[in-house]
Amino acid sequence: ILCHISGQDKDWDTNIQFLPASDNKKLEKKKGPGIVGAVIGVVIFAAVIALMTGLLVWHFHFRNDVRLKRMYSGSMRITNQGFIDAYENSNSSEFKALARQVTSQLKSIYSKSPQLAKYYVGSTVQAFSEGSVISYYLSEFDVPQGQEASVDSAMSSMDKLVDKEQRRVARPSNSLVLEDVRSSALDTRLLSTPFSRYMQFSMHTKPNEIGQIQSPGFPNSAYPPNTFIQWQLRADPKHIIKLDFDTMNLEEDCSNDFIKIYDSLVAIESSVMDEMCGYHSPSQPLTFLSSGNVMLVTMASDKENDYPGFRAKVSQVPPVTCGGNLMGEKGTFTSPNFPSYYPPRNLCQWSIQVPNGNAVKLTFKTFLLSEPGQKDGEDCLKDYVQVNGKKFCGEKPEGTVTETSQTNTMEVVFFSDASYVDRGFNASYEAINAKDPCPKQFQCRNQRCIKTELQCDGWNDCGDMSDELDCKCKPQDISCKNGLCKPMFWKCDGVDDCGDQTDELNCGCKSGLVTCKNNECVSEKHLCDGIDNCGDGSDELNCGRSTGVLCSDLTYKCKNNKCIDTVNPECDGTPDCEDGSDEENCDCGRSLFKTSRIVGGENTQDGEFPWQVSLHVKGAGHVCGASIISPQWLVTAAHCVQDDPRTRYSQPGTWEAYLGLHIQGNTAKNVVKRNLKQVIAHPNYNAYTYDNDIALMELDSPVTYSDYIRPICLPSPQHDFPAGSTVWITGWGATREGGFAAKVLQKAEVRIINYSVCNDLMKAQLTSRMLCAGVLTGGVDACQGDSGGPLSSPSGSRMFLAGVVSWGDGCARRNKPGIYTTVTKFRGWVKEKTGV
Ligand SMILES: *[C@@H]1O[C@H](CO)[C@@H](O)[C@H](O)[C@H]1NC(C)=O
Ligand SMILES: *[C@@H]1O[C@H](CO)[C@@H](O)[C@H](O)[C@H]1NC(C)=O
Ligand SMILES: *[C@@H]1O[C@H](CO)[C@@H](O)[C@H](O)[C@H]1NC(C)=O
Ligand SMILES: [Ca+2]
Repeated sequence: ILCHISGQDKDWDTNIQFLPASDNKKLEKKKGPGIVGAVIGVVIFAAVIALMTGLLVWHFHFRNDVRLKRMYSGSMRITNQGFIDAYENSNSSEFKALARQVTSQLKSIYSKSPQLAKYYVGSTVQAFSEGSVISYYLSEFDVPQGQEASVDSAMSSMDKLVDKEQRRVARPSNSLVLEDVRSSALDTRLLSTPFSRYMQFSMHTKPNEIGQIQSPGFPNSAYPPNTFIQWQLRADPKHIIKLDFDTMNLEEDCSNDFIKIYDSLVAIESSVMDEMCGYHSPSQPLTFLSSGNVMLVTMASDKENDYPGFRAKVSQVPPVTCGGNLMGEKGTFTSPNFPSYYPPRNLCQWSIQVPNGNAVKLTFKTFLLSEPGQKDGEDCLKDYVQVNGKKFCGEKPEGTVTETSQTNTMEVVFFSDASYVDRGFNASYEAINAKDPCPKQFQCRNQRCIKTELQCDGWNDCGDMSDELDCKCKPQDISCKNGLCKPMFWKCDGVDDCGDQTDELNCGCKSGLVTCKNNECVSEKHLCDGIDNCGDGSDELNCGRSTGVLCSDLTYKCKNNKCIDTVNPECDGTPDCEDGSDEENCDCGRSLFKTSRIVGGENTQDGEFPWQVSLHVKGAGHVCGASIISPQWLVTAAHCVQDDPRTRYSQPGTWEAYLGLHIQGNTAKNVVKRNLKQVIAHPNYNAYTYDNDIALMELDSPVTYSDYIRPICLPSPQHDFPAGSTVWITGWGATREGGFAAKVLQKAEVRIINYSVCNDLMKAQLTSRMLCAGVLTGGVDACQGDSGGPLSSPSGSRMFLAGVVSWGDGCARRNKPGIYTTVTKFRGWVKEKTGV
């Protein structure tokens, strides 16, 4: 353990002092990340290995009394000093001399505050940068339990303390003139995690050269556990840093492993630009810009995990320019760096002018300005866009922020504050006739124009609901008491769609009674009383009994043939069966992808649905979808493999399967093409009723799973997919007749519809082997599903194959339910034919 101090109040001049020379072995030197070969251009890459900063060692400093260590990071501007190159090197005597001055002045500042003086331990200067000189430091306090809040609040008003100090008349003439003081408590995760390794790197980029940083071991091995790393990045004065991630693949849980990017050279929380973890698809740009010529990237990991890490290019670019005069009938403009992240501390101003006699209509296509600390619906206190004197912030659905001017000019302001950045906006303006702003269309209250037929159809097309107010509902709709109309298929699904429960009235049983799976009503008192009151055993489920449960159609059967009453116990991470068999064969249903927001459209990210397969008829292209259930087996729809006079769809030789495909026609390196060995349509498939619409396909050879090719979990026969739950359909939009509408794999969120409600809507054409789902979001008449493709149902961190796209409108058009083959009904058949 490194003990750097022994309680006396002492000023340290540089961070070096935190490292007793005798203890070097403890933190053995680690080779830096393999920058070998991969560096593009020549970079000045000073790899200052390990254990440099005080931050690293703070952690090892502990005491046995009840005082708690509190760490603050801060920066301040020194205006009466000029920056010299030697300040970049913390070993230089110039650095040490100025650092000594800074720490002694910090001590003097803290000594003026009664809350701080008592508990102050010491400070270290971490770095300097230009402007005139900005100093970055860490300060440590030993705070008795219960006093943390008072120290935090004293620290947060440190700028005032400094101002007061600066105004003193009898100030020593050689003292530093300070301004722009920021400080905040260090991210507590850094102090609560027992890191066993610390590394620090610094890089000063050169003009026209691209450097690279990456996690240790990338791309050949996983990043190391229990490690804290920071990269201090610098650019020349009057330049900013551009950090461009090409890979970002960490553990999903940010409380364990994370990357944080700061607009600073120390980890000041008030300058944090973003925190990231999980997987970010390379198909979406991930670029950050600093406001000045410095940036800090930190990465922390906890216990051993097997994730590749990250790699990013670093370069210097001229400061962002934005705003200006926009003329003409129409045009578009975006926030800086769109569709990637805008820089912090940015202000842009646009003046739009359209021809005389018109008004300006401005529509935001993408609008992503959300950040922690900014609540929805409150005044925009952080980043915002201002139009017509109104401020907008947060995340808004596509096209729902629209403003119209009174005259032929409009001013638009974009502001980003010091912390947290987002992807920003893409806006378009056009000249409109002020008297008729929505020719032949309906004008929403938010001034958006929508097709007239979208008025009163139960869908919020305006974004502010104004198209769904004061409606007279059509007979096929639910008339909510509050005046809204909703599609009938949302009736009795347990979700309050009206907002006033109208759609959930007269469903199931009266209050005090519970609804059984077979729709019988029994008293609540009969739940879990050991007696089957429902008649199907559904009142005796999920009662926490793991043994001695009578087997029924609704109970899960373990491998040892004993039944348990837990609903959906498979692969939920908890062994429910005595023999643990409910957690066997669980390498399924997971994608590396951490669902991130979609910038425009309903495209999936590459690898988001790795079980999705594209079935091509040789020479004719994509025809149907399918799902991977094992290295050699796919599930699809039986109607995809029925012969017609022209094509022998039932023959394996007709088909080729594309696995890991994201974009049709783009057979990237992740894509695997396979021929088929066998096609097995369900023997009871009925081409008139679409009953038993399921088929299996065997690949000619097994595939190796990858980030882009993985199986989906097959549900047990008892798996419950209740009405009202949200599931996903995916596909390239192929209709039964073939051909595809989209190049990029599409996704749509759908909701499972109450079976009896759907059967009524579909004029009693459903069999018990079908289930219904309706589209929840997405555009009008979007066709996202493919025949044969998966209906993926999230459960915990996995997806289960709830259904196979069958008929009705597999395309999931709004106001038309899609019909899916219920996979649970075929679990035994799948097992019999494939062994899976
Ligand atoms: C600072 O000095 C130490 C010991 O003399 C050396 O190991 C280290 O590489 C130096 N760092 C820099 C940035 O020059
Ligand atoms: C912004 O949206 C317009 C269409 O509204 C599109 O043409 C343009 O390419 C988009 N700009 C960016 C940078 O994505
Ligand atoms: C489905 O709707 C019917 C009424 O149409 C209702 O009786 C039944 O309880 C609903 N089922 C579920 C699971 O909510
Ligand atoms: Ca911000």
